[in-house]
Amino acid sequence: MNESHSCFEEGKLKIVSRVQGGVAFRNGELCFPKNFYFGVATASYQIEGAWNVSGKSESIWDRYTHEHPERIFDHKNGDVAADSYHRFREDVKLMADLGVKYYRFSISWPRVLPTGLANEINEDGIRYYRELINELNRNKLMALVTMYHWDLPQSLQDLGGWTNPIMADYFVDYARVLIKSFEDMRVDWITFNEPLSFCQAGYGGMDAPGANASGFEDYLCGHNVLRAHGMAYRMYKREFPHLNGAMGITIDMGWQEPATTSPEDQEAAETARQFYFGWFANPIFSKTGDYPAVMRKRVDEASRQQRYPRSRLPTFTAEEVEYMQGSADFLGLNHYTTYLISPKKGKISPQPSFVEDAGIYSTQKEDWPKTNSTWLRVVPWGFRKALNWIKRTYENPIVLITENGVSTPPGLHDRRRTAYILSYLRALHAAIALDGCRVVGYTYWSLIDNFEWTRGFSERFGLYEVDYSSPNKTRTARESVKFFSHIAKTGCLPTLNWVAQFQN
Ligand code: PNW
Repeated sequence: MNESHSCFEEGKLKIVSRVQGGVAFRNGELCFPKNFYFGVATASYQIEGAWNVSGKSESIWDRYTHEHPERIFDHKNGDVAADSYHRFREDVKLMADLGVKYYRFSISWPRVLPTGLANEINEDGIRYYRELINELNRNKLMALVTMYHWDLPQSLQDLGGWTNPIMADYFVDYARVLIKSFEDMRVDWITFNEPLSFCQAGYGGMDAPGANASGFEDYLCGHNVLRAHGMAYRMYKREFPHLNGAMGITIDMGWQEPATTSPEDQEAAETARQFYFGWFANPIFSKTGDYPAVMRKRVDEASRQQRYPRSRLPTFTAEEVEYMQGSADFLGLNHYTTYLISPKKGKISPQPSFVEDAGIYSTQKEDWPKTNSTWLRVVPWGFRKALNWIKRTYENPIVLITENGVSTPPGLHDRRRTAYILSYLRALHAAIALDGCRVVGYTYWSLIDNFEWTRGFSERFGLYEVDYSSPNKTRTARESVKFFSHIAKTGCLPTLNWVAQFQN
């Protein structure tokens, strides 16, 4: 496999492909292609703190954690978190030490637009992110910026949030403010982080805003987020062609493996992939510009049986199909774990729900290694399968791994993180070198410990530990830092001998 694809060039994520030397062994180590880059990720609500500082308004996560501490595992919130709003220079230093090439962070919408709308720009919000990007660029790090990582202004939720179609226009206004504010800087963009998570868990379940209206609000959310993404992408290309930057979307995919080799299980697994991933990927990355056919069919049919006069899954106009189709320069992929899928037996339930519509039953195998997160078991081969499925299903798009990582118990000895990263990167290497998947970068989640949504601070994904009880929110390198920085600096996966050296 000679071909390789780089997306980062001259400090920007440039989506180009060209032939070059290729992946290889160097000194017994497996190496990634020359222009394959490593980065780390965080998100605003999870690390910034400063929840009501200098003009920032309330987000849905502020409201939710304040009003319902009982719904958060440790009853905590992100009011202060790792205080990265005040400590971002320290964080940039950690990244420079790590030797990564880029930082994926997100912008807090209510910090930039306190009313949620573009009538009033909070200058301190813009100043903060400009200083952060400057600090990154000074340290030769690139900025990969997520516009929306779940902290919606509460004022917009009061209008119905993502269930309201007007949100697509408001999002475009917000996106334009961001792009203009950093026009003179090196930035590449991700519109949304994991629409599946915030639509299904936030509007269909009990993450903020906790609408818990599955089968309705999750679909409305998805519909408007897809429209918002497509519109923002077209606006970016139309109004800012001179910037020549890249814009994509991050979609999460756990690998869905058939529970057995039976045709029923295989069909159910494919249906699950279409519902959980195709829901957002198909309108953007397939030629149809529309929801997956199996999703259309199943939700329409269930809606009919439940005697609704119309499908609970909305329909796109021809114009919407046109602007969504192909509206991304890369596919951002978050991948953590794998599930076993079989069909859910029995009649369609009278109570609408996304999982009922998909008609699947999902488990994990007991002997897959556990981690500190109940949902996350270590199954590296699922990563390779997911990448190959994406390659097959969407004609080998350019993929950027925007999150992959694992939680460990508190403390600095995190052999399990090292083992997880090594096994997943080997799977990724095989997907690139042996299978020809066009993956251009890998982002570890996360740089530092952070507020893990409804799991509070109980799950730690950081390469660096945060001591929340210390006044300075002290960051300390875990053992895996040495390991990951070797990879980031050399582009190669160390041999087991090398790993053993510092783990004893
Ligand atoms: C992602 N699951 O969320 C988010 O993008 C991050 O904000 C989060 O901190 C990170 O993964 C670690 O959890 C997910 O249950 C949350 O499968 C849960 C799942 C997947 C992704």
